[in-house]
Parts: sequence; C-alpha cells; structure tokens
Amino acid sequence: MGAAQRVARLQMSVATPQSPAVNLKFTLAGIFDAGLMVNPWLAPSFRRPLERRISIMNIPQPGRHSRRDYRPGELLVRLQPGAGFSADVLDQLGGEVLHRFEFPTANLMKGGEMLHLQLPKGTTTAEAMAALEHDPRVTYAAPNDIIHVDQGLAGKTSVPNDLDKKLWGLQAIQSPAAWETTRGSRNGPVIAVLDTGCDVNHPDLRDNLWTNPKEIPGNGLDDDGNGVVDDVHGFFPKENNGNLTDKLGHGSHTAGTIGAVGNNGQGITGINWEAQIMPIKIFDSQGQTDVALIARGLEYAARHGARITSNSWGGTEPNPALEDAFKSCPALHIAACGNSGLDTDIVPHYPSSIPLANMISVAASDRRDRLASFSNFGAESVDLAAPGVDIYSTFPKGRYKTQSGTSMACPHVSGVAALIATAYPEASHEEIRSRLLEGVDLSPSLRGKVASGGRLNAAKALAPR
Ligand SMILES: [Ca+2]
Ligand SMILES: [Ca+2]
Ligand SMILES: [Ca+2]
Repeated sequence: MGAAQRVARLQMSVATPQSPAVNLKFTLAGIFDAGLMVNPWLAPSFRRPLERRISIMNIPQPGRHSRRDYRPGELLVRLQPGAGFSADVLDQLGGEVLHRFEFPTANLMKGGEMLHLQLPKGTTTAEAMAALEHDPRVTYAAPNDIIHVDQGLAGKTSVPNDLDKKLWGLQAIQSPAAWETTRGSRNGPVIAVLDTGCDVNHPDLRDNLWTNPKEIPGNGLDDDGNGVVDDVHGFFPKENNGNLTDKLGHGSHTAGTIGAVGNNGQGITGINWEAQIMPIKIFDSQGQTDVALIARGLEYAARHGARITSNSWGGTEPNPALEDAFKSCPALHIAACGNSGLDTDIVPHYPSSIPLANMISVAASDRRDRLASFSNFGAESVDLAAPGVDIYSTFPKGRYKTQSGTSMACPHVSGVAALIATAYPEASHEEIRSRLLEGVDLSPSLRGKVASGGRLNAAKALAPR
C-alpha cells in the first residue's frame, strides 16, 4: 500500500481527569484507533500503523474520531539540490504553485526547493506521487495530510477560589524559586505557539503577546510588507492573515501555561510573568490543519525570529515535508510526545520523534511525579516529563479551565525554556537542552520511561553553573 493510499485519520480531544479504569479504556481505544495491525511487541517493520493519525495531545476520546484524508489534488514536493524551481516538473504535472517555501536558514536551500502544488483537475495526488516516485529531479513528493482537531470532552468547568492550589504544576517545578532569577520579559525570547489560536483579548494574555511593530491592525493591508495582512500578534496561515480567534480553546490554554500575565491581580500566572507569545493558528476554527499549513507556520516563526516553538499536537505517520519544515526552522522545538500510552521508541510520534538536536520531546507526569496513565513514553525518544494532569490555565472569553494531556506538559517545558533564554540570552540550544534535562528531579516512576529519568524543575534549570 503506497503512502497516497493510506487513509489519513486525525483527531484531537480535550481531556478530563479520569479514573484509572477509564484511562485504561482510553489507552486501549487509542491503540485500536491508531490502526496498529499487530501487537506492539512484534518487530518494528510489522508494526507500521495503517493510518495516519495526528492529534492535539490531550487524552484521546473514543468515538469522537472523524475519518480524514489528505487534501485531494495537492502535493508537497521537495526538489533535488541544484534543480532549482523546475518548470519541467510543473509542465509535466500541470497545476500551479500554491506556495514556495522560503525559510531564512540554509537548511532547505542545501536541498532543492520545497513547493506546495495544486494539481490540475483530473490528476489525483496518488497519480502525481506515482509519476514522480522515480523522477531524478525530485527528492520526495508527499501528500498534504489533513490533521483534524476534535474538541472531545470538556475538563472541569468550576473555577476555584484558591487559584494557587490549582497551579500545582508551577509549584512542582519550583517556579517560585526560579522567579528569583527571572520572571520572563516582554523583550525576551519570542515563543511561537503552534495551536488553535489564542484569545488575544484575554486579560491574562493580551499584554504578553508578541507584536509585529509595523503592522497596523484591522485595515485589511499588509503594512509591513511581509506578505501577511494584519498579522499584528501572530499568523493564521489558512487565511494568510492575523486572525487568531480561538474557538476551541486549546491554544489559549497552552499559551497561558507559558505566559499568562503574572502579578496583575487576576486569574493565574504563567511560568513567564512577562513574555512574547506568538500564536500561530495552524488549526482552523473547524479544527483542521495540514502539513502545508504547519510548514507555513514554521516558516513564519523562522522569518520573525521565534526562539522557541511549542507544539502540543502530533501523529504517528512520518511526512518528509513536516520533517523538512522543522529542520528548516532554527528555533528550539518543544513537542508533546502523545497520549496513547505507547512507547515512542517503538511507535514513533511526530513531530516529537523527529531526530533533531533542537527537538525536545515531553511526556506528562502527575502530582506524584508518576508518568501520567495516558502519556506516551520512550527511554530514547522522550526527553523529560512535565506536569500534565489537571492543569489549570487560560481559556477563551476571559475564562479559565482545567485540562489534562501531554498538550499541557509541553508548554511547561516551553515556558521554562523561555525563562532560561531570558536569563541567559546567549545560551545555545544545546545549553538550554542540557539545563532542562540535567536539571530534572529524578523519579523512580520515570526511570527508563524518559531519557532524563525525571520531571522538569525550573529552579534547577536556571541555576548558575
Ligand atoms: Ca504584514
Ligand atoms: Ca494591516
Ligand atoms: Ca494573572
């Protein structure tokens, strides 16, 4: 079965805390829903998932999945180095170039160009892939996988009176001690959050958003000439504008953990009291994205100086264009490792399993520093754990909400990475990585499950060395 014939099947769900019995059920459902052919103890070559599956990293909810496909009639093509833009290839296929990726770094330029193509009517993606499979001018031709967000069940809806108790994750990672070194900065690192958007008017978020200084809001014009209309605080690649409306809430929640405004007398504080969060709305308001939109988002992040990207989503099927886009964005990438309860050393998960020096994969832990029952793990492919159970954070329309998932663990690490980059602006990716991984609190439950054997500790990560 060729890649083009594989069925794309993608979902996202928002989690609610579950009893162990329910969690087991969800884990099993996740395995079956992931389409694994055989049990996970067989050799890797027999373990290939039948279906593409990309989900926002909350706990999977059975029965909420929607069957998806790649975008019909579209193609992501990487040309061979030196081929340049090959008119021949396009002449052969027909169709048009929807986007020619231009990352500011040399990575893609070392290879040939990466193009997003619309094929002519009557030509299927599978036919085009077959035609290019052995073409010497082409490195790969990949389908533009659709990724679907499924909101799933809501978390706890009650807003507690004692917010400090709800923010157990920030206490567990010793944020108060870390804040003696730095509380973040509005001139600090730009943190791109690739997610469902952001409530840019939320009183606990609006002051901590990155701002494009030369873009005038709401005039329908691209004032700064970067090719995107009204991109004041971030980017919505589907519409090529700055509309970040977050109907699903997932992106507002992850942004709040990284950098809800601290010490402003309301709501919560993020790990960064002050921050520059750049929401990149890769998922549209119907909960869909695809590899081309994700790559556009990473291209934007790279071109606008993002130091860190936070990725609370993923799937099990590799796509060469997705890997290229992460390679070509020079930021430090933090990614959730997934919620299927699986070993990603055996069943890789993307983007978290992309083998890059600047990729950090995050599992979820609970209040007792145990691996969360839903969390993926991997002694080699997952770097560390962070709080991901019952995480309280910002939600659209000025609200707050408790949610669980590796989606919630990932922004804890992104937030601490931002604190490190604020306190030590010259720190390399390698230094930030080693501070994060060597600074964990070791936990017996996490030994052999994540490479560092421990759970994030902000204070240790920031300690002078
Ligand atoms: Ca613009
Ligand atoms: Ca404008
Ligand atoms: Ca606040």
